[in-house]
Amino acid sequence: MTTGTTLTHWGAYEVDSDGNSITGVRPFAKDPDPSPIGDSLEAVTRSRVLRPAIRKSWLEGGPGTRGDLRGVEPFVEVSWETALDLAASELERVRTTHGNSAIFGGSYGWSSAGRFHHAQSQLHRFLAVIGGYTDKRDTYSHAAGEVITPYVVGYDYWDLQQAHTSVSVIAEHTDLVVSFGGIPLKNAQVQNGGMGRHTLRGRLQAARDRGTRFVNISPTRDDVAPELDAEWLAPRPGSDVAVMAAMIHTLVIDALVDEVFLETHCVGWAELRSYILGNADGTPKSADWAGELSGLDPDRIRSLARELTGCRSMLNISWSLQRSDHGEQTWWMLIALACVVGQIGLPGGGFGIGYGAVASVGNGAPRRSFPALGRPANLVDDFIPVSRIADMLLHPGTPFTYDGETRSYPFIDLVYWSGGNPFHHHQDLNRLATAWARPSTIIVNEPFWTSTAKRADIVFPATTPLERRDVGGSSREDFLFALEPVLEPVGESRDDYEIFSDLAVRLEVGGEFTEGRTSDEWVRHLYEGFESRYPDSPTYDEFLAAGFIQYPETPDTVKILFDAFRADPEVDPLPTPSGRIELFSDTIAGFGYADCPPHPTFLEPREWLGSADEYPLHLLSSQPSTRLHSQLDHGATSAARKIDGREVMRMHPDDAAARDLTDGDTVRVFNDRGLCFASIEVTDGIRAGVVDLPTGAWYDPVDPSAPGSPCRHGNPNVLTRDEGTSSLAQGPVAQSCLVEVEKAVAAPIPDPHASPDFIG
Ligand SMILES: Nc1nc2c(c(=O)[nH]1)N[C@H]1C(S)=C(S)[C@@H](COP(=O)(O)OP(=O)(O)OC[C@H]3O[C@@H](n4cnc5c(=O)[nH]c(N)nc54)[C@H](O)[C@@H]3O)O[C@H]1N2
Ligand SMILES: Nc1nc2c(c(=O)[nH]1)N[C@H]1C(S)=C(S)[C@@H](COP(=O)(O)OP(=O)(O)OC[C@H]3O[C@@H](n4cnc5c(=O)[nH]c(N)nc54)[C@H](O)[C@@H]3O)O[C@H]1N2
Ligand SMILES: [Mo]
Repeated sequence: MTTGTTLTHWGAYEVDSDGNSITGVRPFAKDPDPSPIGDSLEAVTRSRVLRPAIRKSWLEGGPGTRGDLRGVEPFVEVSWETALDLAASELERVRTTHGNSAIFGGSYGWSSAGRFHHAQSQLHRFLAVIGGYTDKRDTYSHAAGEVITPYVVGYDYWDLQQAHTSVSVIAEHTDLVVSFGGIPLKNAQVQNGGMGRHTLRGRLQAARDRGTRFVNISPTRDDVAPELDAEWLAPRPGSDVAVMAAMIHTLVIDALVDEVFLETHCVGWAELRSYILGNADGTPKSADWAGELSGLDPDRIRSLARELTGCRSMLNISWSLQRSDHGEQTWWMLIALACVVGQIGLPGGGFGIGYGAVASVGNGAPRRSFPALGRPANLVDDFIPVSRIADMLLHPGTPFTYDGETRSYPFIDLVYWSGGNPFHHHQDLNRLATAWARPSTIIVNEPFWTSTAKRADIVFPATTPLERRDVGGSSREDFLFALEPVLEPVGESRDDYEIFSDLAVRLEVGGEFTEGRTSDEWVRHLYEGFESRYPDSPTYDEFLAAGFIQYPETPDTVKILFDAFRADPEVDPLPTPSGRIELFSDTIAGFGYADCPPHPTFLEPREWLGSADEYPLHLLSSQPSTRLHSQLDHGATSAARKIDGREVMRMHPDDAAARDLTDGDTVRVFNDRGLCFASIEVTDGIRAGVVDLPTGAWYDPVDPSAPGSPCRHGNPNVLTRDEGTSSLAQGPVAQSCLVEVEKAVAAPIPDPHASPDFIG
């Protein structure tokens, strides 16, 4: 038996193994609040891709043969030599025939924790070495927020997040936390890159114990933990910007606006104020107006606005709110409201974006940056906003707007994915399936037979972190871990690094890709780069022996967002054109986008309860509490939450009664775009008219050969809409989605995690 440490995006664990399977898992001893998702690690050896596999028609007929049969046809297992030769010669054909821009290597996805073996970084390095690739910009997490944030505060969101007021400061100073979308502990289980300790629950409890009041403005009650005794206000999804605008309106009418802060630290208040008062459109953005749009009590909107100015208050907003039509406006209006309240830069006052979205926001941890793998410059300058992939594949040459530019979609002949799962993460999967049939070749590196692997032409079996040595940790957290191999590579799987090294040799750039290092030598090399940045670090061998490093506390780890800017905006201006927070942006005005005006504005979502008729329920597809996205959906933690093997959708008792449904029933969830089956939980913890089906149940169509065939397992992305947030960011709009629900027969479903068929 072997025991070793591993790191996941949801924490560190001690793992026991007999070499071929996991026999025990214990959370890292220093973690006060470990995630139960660790119990799913036992599944890491199941549903695996065991050998390289090629789709039948592609193998027989060559690239471009029957792309429509992806996900339908069986695979043929082949030797590594054969698969690598075929992939290398196809990469060579595409780059010489069409140029490197015809290779889409965006490969969005979280892959695994572990810095060297990070699958997407390995792919990007490989594709850069062979001459470049079409890339993607921004994230599914917060594309709209990422693009708007620099126009408002000058910093990009990543830097802004680093500077967030520490939760320990909130615990000490804040009287009132008002959060749009809550502070969901289910999401704070996770941090991209991993963490040593989950600290948020304890710090929020400390705030509550000292007397902090919480208001949860969200369609779901448990977005704030029950022990925090939050007041719950449940608006219609997509109406939050109206509620924020109405709070500003109340403060204007009651003369509670912080005119000094607006004068000294902001630009554009005159324009925003005029909009709020309805000077141009004749509609004052009053609490009565917002009450109609949101379903909230206008008196409570007014009184809550006044409370914000009467005590030390912190406003927070979830990332989810901007994953919707005109999502850019949500973060911008929240910042505007905080400016009007005037507490930005004071201890425990102002605003935050994404407390609870991931573990690191406001964690006040000492931070160190670990060297990146690095790669040569990408010689292709084509890119897409991350979630425009189906548009790109369907409409090459068509123009699109993005962040003030007009570009056009490149022609793509080869897609290479490593470390992501588009047939989990993309909206409108039936549309993606049509687009996915277009390229001549799709190559996927995957440990598991995911819905994306099943839709590839060439599948390379990849190892997981449990099968390799690595170093891991997030640059936003205070631990670095040595990941130890505890399992033999499952089947014939190889590390992504080996796969790309072998392809690079075939393309005659082996030396450029590997720089002559084995993977263990690379891990040591990267660690030594870290050690030279931080000379108090242990040597590599000492680090391996200890298993982890915890970074020492420094005086500046506890933070107050924009305290220096507040103290003197002349000495510490923001990096915006004006040096101030921009409530009106001349730059955005210059773009002239009707769907992204130059000041924060409530724009009616294209799909929401305010205009529902045929499909009367608003579908939220939030992050799953029981897994990370689609990862280890076949593990124990995820399986335990399902009913009859299907993902569980929450529904209000009134909506259930109207459809003659009871707890545990199987339902059909549908709209014009698609249909999935799900099981329901009937609960008064969700707003009437709203249902919530978490993401990540593996997409599993009843009949993959029939376009639009229902997903029997409960993947919400057969229902969501594939459109950009606005002309500015073109971010995903998963949360703007209407559906209808009806009772279905609870027939047993086949294993959604089964391998595909093989022949030969
Ligand atoms: N409807 C709806 N859809 C959404 C969202 C939503 O709110 N609603 N949220 C969106 C968001 S915010 C995100 S971030 C995305 C997440 O989407 P993804 O990041 O694509 O989801 P994951 O399931 O984490 O996919 C990672 C894949 O990498 C594979 N992998 C793990 N380790 C390795 C490795 O070492 N090598 C290789 N080659 N592969 C590996 C895993 O098996 C898995 O298939 O989903 C988005 N989709
Ligand atoms: N356990 C777990 N944690 C995760 C992840 C995971 O897969 N599993 N994924 C991680 C990733 S990649 C990301 S990007 C973050 C995402 O973090 P978020 O974007 O914050 O996550 P969500 O769960 O989509 O949304 C949080 C809550 O917002 C509420 N909400 C949705 N729409 C609206 C609205 O219109 N108005 C209001 N007021 N509230 C609304 C929902 O009730 C939902 O529970 O989570 C991370 N954390
Ligand atoms: Mo995300």
